[in-house]
Amino acid sequence: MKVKRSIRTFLFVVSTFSILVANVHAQSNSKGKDSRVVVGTLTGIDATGAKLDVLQSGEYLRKLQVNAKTLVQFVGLLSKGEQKPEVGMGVKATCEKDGSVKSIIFTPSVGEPAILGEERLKMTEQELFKATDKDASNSISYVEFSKYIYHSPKHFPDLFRKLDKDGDGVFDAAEFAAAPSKVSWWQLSRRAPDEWFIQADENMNSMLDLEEFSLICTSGNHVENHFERADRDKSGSLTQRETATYIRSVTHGKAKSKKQRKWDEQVKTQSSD
Ligand SMILES: [Ca+2]
Ligand SMILES: [Ca+2]
Ligand SMILES: [Ca+2]
Repeated sequence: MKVKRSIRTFLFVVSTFSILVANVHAQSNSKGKDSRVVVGTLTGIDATGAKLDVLQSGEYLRKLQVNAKTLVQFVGLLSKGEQKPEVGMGVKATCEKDGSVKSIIFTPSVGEPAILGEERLKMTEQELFKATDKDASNSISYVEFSKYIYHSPKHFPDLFRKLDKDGDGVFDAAEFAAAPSKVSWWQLSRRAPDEWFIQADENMNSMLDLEEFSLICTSGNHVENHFERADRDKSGSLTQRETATYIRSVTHGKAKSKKQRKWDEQVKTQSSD
């Protein structure tokens, strides 16, 4: 008994430690006033176009310098000829400690996210395309996709760049077809939570371990974090119920951080017309 308990304590310590490591890692990447990845909004640009002020996650004002070696890309912007940085644009940059920029992506100003109603979970891909194409242009712009399907100033610039094969700044129907499957709420809404559970439970012991869970949770190096969060009773495995609660939190956007909830509330009040 004693041995068992100490093993359990050891496992607990190890898993607590790995959560901490994961958090520290996430922090240093794009959060904090000294992070090397800067995600935010362009709030100022000098006459030479080399000095940029970027408001990072609405919190820190970052002073960045672009130089001749900087890789500059414009993603999701229409007019190919005269692309230039403008105040209000989204920015994702990787920079050195001194603020000199290695690479930077400028994206259109998205504004507040305004996720489609719960009916989005039952839509076909074609219906989602139609519901998102608010200006009926028969294409999905960067702004339309970010606003209604996937709001991620950090991850979406790279995803959009990859999926916009012809680089014209919008998704046509064929390009769009590959996009929803990259979005976790969409992917998980394609099946009932219990079906997901049964499919993932490979050894059929009515529990999901971390490896089995990774079939459901595809967020790369964050899988462990998600697993820990989903494992409400901290038993080290997920019951069918815990799994269903987790899936619902992704598809319905529940169980968010305080900050995210506050944000959602603001969005709701602003778009209640
Ligand atoms: Ca459109
Ligand atoms: Ca395109
Ligand atoms: Ca299992």
